[in-house]
Amino acid sequence: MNKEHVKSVFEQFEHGTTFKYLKEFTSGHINDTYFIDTEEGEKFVLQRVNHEVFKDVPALVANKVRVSKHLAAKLPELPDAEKKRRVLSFAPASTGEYHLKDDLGKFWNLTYFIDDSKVFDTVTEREVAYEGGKLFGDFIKATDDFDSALLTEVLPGFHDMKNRLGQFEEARSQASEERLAKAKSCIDRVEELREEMVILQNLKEDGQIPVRVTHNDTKISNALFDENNKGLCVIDTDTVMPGIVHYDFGDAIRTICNTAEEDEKDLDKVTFNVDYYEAYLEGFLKELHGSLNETEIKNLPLGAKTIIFIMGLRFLTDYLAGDKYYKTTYPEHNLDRAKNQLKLIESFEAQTAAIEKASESILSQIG
Ligand code: GN1
Ligand code: MG
Repeated sequence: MNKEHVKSVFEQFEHGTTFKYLKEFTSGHINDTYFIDTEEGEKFVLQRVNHEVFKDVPALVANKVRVSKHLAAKLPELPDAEKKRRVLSFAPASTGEYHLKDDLGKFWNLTYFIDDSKVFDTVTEREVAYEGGKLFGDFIKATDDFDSALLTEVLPGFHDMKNRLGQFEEARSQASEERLAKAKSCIDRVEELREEMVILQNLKEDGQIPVRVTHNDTKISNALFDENNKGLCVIDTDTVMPGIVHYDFGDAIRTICNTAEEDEKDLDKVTFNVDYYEAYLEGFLKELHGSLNETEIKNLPLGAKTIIFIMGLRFLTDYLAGDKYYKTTYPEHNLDRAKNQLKLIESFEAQTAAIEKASESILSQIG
């Protein structure tokens, strides 16, 4: 997007600073995100929310702001500067609202950038997995007393497996012969796994797994760490919605335990790291153990498998539909992402016994 336009959007927010420089962050799959530096040294993240995907951007921004205020109120003892490193803080637009609709009809919001922090796209140290577990576990714990019904479901059916399988069927019925042929092995895997992959949803619908506030995009790159690799802040709260604990557990495991990035084409590099699984589980349960019921705890491994699957399914569906949803940088990008996630499941399955053993060992230490 035109830099002058982005600058003019920034100037329509209340931050009391003067624009100096901007650059785009290109890692997001849906929205456009810009880093902004100012003459005063304060830094910001300006985000354009894709309103083709998110139909109600004001509600999305309101969700994020509400959850941030709730989290910040949990840290009364921290000085403001430190609080702003642990919880996202938003600057209002000159209208007084936290979202801004520009003259092109596009929607924006502005947060303060958290300086001196690190992001991991893949994990290479056990400690990062453990700290990630603590950070995301704390997010669920700290929102335990927030009524999830107050949040707008900005993407209805986001992690609803039956919905996603329906979208897959639809895309498959419309797909070109060429795409169907290229995706055949992935489609066959979906068929093999689909029955098991709705178990958690059924437990949710039966009321055996409670609905909580969940982040819904807990890939490890949505966690900030400090210089000592201690978890600092959970970012990208666009999809904070009512959900079940397994969504957040699973999405973090999907990225932390993958020895490669989610679009790595060389599938030999894609394996599931059980050691990091154990470390993440330990950190996560240290924060959360007393808050979860037995069914939730017992099904955490299935949560990991289910979320890896749903992501593979969504990438595959988008490939079959002609790459309409996710940003892609080459023709078979979505297919490669789908193959990658399904390979991760294969590696997960091959190590089921070790994963169960790791879970038992952590539970016996914490429980
Ligand atoms: C999308 O745009 P980004 O990277 O924050 C997607 C997530 C997927 C993720 C895969 C709204 O998130 O569900 O897990 O890509 N977000 C939406 O990396 O669909
Ligand atoms: Mg996101």
